[in-house]
Amino acid sequence: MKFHVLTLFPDMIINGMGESITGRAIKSGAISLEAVNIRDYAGNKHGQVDDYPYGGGAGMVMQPAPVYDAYRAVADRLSKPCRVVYMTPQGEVFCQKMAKEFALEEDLIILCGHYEGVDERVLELIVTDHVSIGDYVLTGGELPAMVMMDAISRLVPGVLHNDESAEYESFQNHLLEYPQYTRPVSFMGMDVPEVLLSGHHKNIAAWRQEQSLERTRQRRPDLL
Ligand code: 6GU
Repeated sequence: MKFHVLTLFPDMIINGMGESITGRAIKSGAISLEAVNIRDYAGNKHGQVDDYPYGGGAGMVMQPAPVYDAYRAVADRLSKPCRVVYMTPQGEVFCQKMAKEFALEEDLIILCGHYEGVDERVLELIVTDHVSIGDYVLTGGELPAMVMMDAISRLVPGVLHNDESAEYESFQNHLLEYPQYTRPVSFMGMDVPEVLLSGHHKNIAAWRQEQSLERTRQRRPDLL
């Protein structure tokens, strides 16, 4: 999986993804990441890439030409057309099913908007998918892009190690995960549930299933 992020804040993408499991996956080559600075395609020496909205209103709009040229610089290097995801609160809400679908792609171009948005004409021209990460407003598409790339990356073969398996987790079976415990057995007067110390694997599996169900009923009944 190769991620190509078009952004005004490339350091945010590189630094954010460079840590933890995604950082390890980049170093090992299981995924690759490039952040293309849209400002490098400004076409003027001031590096200006935004302008006032036609029709008036608050804020600035990203101009179409720098976005298009940044896109072309990436797309022209690829051997076949690829999906172009625009991160926007006006998109389809991201979910595990979408992560699985995107994880099958070889390349993904991700466009991060800023200011009040991006000129609609370049979006019409290049975008294949409009994606939001939830019903709240953020200042830009960089954090959403990283959220999406993180969720996709952990589904790419070789990214997770054996002990980090993606199999038995939240949303996989439409239930939340059961509670986890580690040493010590007693913490601030609270003990690890007896069954987990029993070594009885069938009882442990049954207890975990029941905890998953109860937790889902309490916190996310919409999943049932
Ligand atoms: Cl993808 N972008 C922005 N700016 N805000 C958001 C979002 C995306 N998803 C939820 N809020």
